[in-house]
Amino acid sequence: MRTKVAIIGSGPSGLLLGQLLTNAGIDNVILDRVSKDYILGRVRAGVLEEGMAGMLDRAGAGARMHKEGLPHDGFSLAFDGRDHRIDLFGLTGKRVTVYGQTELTHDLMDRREAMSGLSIYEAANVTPHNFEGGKPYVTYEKDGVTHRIDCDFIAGCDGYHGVSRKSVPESALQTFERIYPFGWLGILAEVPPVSHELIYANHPRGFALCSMRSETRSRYYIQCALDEKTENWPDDRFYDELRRRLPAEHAERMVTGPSFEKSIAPLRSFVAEPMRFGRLFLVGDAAHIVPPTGAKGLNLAASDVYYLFEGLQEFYGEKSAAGIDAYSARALKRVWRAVRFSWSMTTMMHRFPDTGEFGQKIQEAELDYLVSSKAASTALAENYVGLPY
Ligand code: RFL
Ligand code: PHB
Repeated sequence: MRTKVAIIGSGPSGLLLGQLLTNAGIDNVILDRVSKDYILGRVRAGVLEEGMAGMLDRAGAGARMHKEGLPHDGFSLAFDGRDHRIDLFGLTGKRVTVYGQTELTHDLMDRREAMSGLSIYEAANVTPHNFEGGKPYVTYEKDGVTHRIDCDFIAGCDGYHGVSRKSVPESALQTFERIYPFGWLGILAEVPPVSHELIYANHPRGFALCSMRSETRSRYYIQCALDEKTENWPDDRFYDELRRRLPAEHAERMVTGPSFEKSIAPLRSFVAEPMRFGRLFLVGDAAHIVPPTGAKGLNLAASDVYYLFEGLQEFYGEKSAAGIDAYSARALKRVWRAVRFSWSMTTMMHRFPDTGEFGQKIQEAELDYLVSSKAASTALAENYVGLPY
């Protein structure tokens, strides 16, 4: 088989890139190691920047997001028993949309199917070859048979654990990493959210986040130790701990109910540079990971796709390689700003094992400054709604 762009990974990065290319008449094939249902069973991001929402529209897959997504004009920072609203819209003129990654992935998959785009799921041993030369190809196994796809370019959209980044010679790659000494224990439950806006809480017992997927479905997180097990956290214990970390007005109003998903995610910051090796591009989580505190992971995938798509379109339309040559530097500039923001939100909001009461006081002073200074609130809001592409 031959195609122009072989895309490894059918997560948001791969699906978004695939759709934009298909709409522009540029052939592509998506390969994923797992099944469609498995991908749709993963619960992940929930907050979309305007840039991401615009990309979904551009892909022709934004209709349901406009109908069912919840526009949010602000969020709360809770600390020292109080709640402070950050007026995103008032400070920046922009808002975010709460719409689950699962839904967005579903919409992109439906769109691809409607346009007869080729996706190969449950493809084993997907391997990129010869991307440093002029004739790259990808091999994979399906039902015991090895297949080969020749292509012009390979887009590595296969997440942090994927094969693309690992295929690049180690000497060609520089990596930067910070592993945080805690994780997030998250639940999904069919209960109305405690507040109609998100609450990020700093508390001496640890961070907590009240988010949602709809007006009837809540997504709640609490900071936990890295070696915690979900079995140790029956729902009652989870809600008790969450309530203790929230200002009383929210804790008293919280509606609880059985969770139908519960998982623990470790927190890390990671960047691999550069994001291009010959004819292989790294996109989204394959190149970088941020802790979820700033809600930036999925949104960064969208800006990477923006820069790469522009480059590929220029390559095929205008026969110019300028855009793809600039991809890595353009993407990394925005990536590092989001890495910095996510790190700073994480540092400000979580309990660190080694900083003690002094650390808690410093965080509260920082938060107090943040919510009482318009300049500081604006800087936070500007980063939260998303920096321009
Ligand atoms: P994905 O979604 O990981 O998709 C990669 C795909 O590649 C496939 N794959 C392979 N296919 C073939 N061969 C191989 N060898 C392969 N290895 C892997 C996988 O099966 C998969 O289908 O990466 P992508 O597309 O770059 O998307 C990135 C986002 O998923 C990620 O950044 C966000 O979910 C991060 N994130 C959040 N981002 C936000 O912008 N806002 C949020 O509110 C937010 N909250 C979160 C999050 C991530 C979380 N977790 C669990 C990591 C909350 C959580 C808890
Ligand atoms: C979520 O709803 O899953 C979510 C929201 C905001 C974050 C992280 C995760 O910062």
